[in-house]
Amino acid sequence: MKRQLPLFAMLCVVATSGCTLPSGILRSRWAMDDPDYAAKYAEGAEKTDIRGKLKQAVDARFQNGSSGMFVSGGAYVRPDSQSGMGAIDVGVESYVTSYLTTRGSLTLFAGGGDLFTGLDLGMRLQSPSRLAPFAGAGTFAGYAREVVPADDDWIDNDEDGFIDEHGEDRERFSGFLLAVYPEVGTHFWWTPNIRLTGFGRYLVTTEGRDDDDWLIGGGVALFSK
Ligand SMILES: [Ca+2]
Ligand SMILES: [Ca+2]
Repeated sequence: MKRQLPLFAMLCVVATSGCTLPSGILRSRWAMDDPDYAAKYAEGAEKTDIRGKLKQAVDARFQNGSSGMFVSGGAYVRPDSQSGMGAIDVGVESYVTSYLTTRGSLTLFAGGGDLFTGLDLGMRLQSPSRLAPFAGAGTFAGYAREVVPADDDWIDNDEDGFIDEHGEDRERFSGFLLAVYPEVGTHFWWTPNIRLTGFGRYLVTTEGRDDDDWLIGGGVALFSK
């Protein structure tokens, strides 16, 4: 499910946007739906101007100042890792310049047998182009809770009117997780507003160096200015 969620979200966005192919994929002026791009390339490059055609086909500098929401998810690549090792993010990302973004998200992170809820913050440096390789760094801070028996503490923990009934339990804090990571990946602008992303992150966590590993994932984002 962790791998499927971003894909599902992507399909929903793509379906509701009414397109089945990346916008303008058969033309060199691909982002004429964006007013800034449309103004810049109102007069398209001549048929023989290959360089000009290429430039307008890759240009995504108009994203400067845009911001949006994203959903992403990833999983550890290690084949022998414990089941459910991975992360799901829902967050916001902003183009500070055409080539630099900042992002923050709420994240569910499964690792070391615990499920952590936390915040993920990061920055990415990319090429200001339709297909855009990027490199970045981020940090995650989260905490985990666990369910433990509570049938001998003289408290009605679940507030059902019975104290210490058979099977009564409670949640308690069970740990912090801090992680920092460098990441590399690639964006592709499906339309001037919808961006797909694939990434690999090398997570260094407080779980210990044995748990450091690559998290490979992908996501979809919807931007506007
Ligand atoms: Ca009770
Ligand atoms: Ca109790």
